[in-house]
Amino acid sequence: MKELRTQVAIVGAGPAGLLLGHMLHLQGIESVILEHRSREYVEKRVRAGVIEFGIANLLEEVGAGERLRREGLVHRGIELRYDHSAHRIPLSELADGKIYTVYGQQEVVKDLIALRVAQGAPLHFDTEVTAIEDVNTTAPYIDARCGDEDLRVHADFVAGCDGSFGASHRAIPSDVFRRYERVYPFSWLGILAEAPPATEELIYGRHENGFVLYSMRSPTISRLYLGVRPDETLDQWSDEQIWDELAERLSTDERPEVNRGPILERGITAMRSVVIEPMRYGRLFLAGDAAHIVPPTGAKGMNLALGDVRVLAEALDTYYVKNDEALLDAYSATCLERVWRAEEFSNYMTQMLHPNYEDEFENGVQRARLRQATQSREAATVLSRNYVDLNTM
Ligand code: RFL
Ligand code: PHB
Repeated sequence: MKELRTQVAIVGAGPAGLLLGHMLHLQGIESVILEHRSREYVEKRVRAGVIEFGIANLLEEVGAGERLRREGLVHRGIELRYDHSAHRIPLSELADGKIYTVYGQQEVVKDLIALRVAQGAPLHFDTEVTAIEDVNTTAPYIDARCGDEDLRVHADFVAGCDGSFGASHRAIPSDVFRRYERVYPFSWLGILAEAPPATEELIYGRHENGFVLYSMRSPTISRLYLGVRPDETLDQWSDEQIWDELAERLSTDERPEVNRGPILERGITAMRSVVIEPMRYGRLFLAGDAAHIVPPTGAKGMNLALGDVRVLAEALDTYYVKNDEALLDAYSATCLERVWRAEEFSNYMTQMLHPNYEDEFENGVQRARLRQATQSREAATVLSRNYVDLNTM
C-alpha cells in the first residue's frame, strides 16, 4: 500500500473540492485531492450555469475568474412566464446593481483543474475513496483505490466534498447524524443544443403542462429544461417532441418561442431538497452537495457549494496561522444558517413554478405567488436579492 501525508485530505474534485484545494494552496496549506472519476469525465459533466455576484467575485479574487470574466455572460434580469404572458424581473435594479454571470459549471471545473495542475499540487483522478477513519482523533486517514493500487492518506483534516452520491457523511455516527429530505413529484429533462438562444435573459415558465426554463451557455449554445413526471425516461422523448413541448410551454402572445438546433446532450435529474446536520464531525468537514442538495430551480447548488468552501478555507487558515479553532468550531452553524436560506429560496422557486397535476388548490396558490412576485416591488426585491447574491450577503 502506498502511503501519503498531507495537511488536508480532500475527497472529490467537483467545484467544492477543487476550490478548497486552490484556496488552501494560496494560504500555504498542503492538500491532496482524490477524485473517483477521470479528468475527462469531470471536465465534461454538464450541470449548473448561473454564478452569483459574490461567488464570481470570490473566483476572481483567488485568481480563478479570468476566463469567467472574459467568456461569461453578464445578466441583469430574468423573465417569469405564466398564464401565457411574460413578466421581467429587473434583478440588478432591485438588488443594489448586482449582476449574475452565466458560465457553465464544467468551465469552472476546467479552470480550477488547470490551476491545480500548473501549481503541481496533488490531484489524483480515477481514485475512489473507500473509507474515512479516525475522524474523531487528531490523526484521521482515508483509504482509496486507484486501479490495482491501494492508497492511504494521513491528514490533519478531511474535507468531504464528494457530492450527493458521496460517502463521506457515513463517517458521522448515527446518533449524531441527521438528514432532512423532501422529494418532489417531478424531474427535469435538460438539453444542451447547438442553437443561438432566442432570448437574452433566462426565462422561467409555469405552463399547465409543466415547468420550463430557457437558459444558455454562449451566443450559439442553448440550455433548456422541461419539468417531467418522475417516472419519465429519456427514450420516451424524441428530439422533435422535446422542441415542440418547449415551444408550447414558452409560447406567449407576443414573444418568440425557441430556436431549434442539434441536441448535443440530454439528461434527466430528479428533484430533491436535502440537508445533513451537522456539517462537521471531529476532523471531518462536509462541503457542497455532500452536505446539502437543492432543487435547481433557484440556481443555488454550485453557489452554495463554493460558499461553504469560502467559510472552510478561512477557518483552516485561522487554525494553521493562529492555532485558533474557533472558526472550525463554528463552521457547521455558520454554513447551515445560509444553507437553510438557500433551501427556503429553492423550495419557494420550485413550488411556485411547477404546476401540481392533482391539486387545484395548490395551483391557485402558485398563481397568486407568481402574481405577487411580478406585481409587488417588495416581493420582487426579496426574489432578486436571493437570486443574485444569496451566498455572500
Ligand atoms: P460534485 O460536483 O458532485 O462533485 C463531487 C465529486 O466527488 C466525486 N466523488 C468521489 N471521489 C472520490 N471518492 C469517492 N468515494 C467519491 N464519491 C464522489 C464525484 O465524482 C464528483 O466529481 O459536488 P460539489 O463540488 O459539491 O458541487 C456541487 C454542484 O455540482 C451541484 O450543486 C450542482 O451541479 C447541482 N446541480 C445543478 N445546480 C444548478 O444550480 N443548476 C443545474 O442545472 C444543476 N444540474 C446538478 C445538476 C446536480 C446534478 N447531480 C447529479 C448531483 C444536474 C445533476 C445531474
Ligand atoms: C442552467 O443554465 O443550467 C440553469 C440555469 C438556471 C437554473 C438552473 C440551471 O435555475
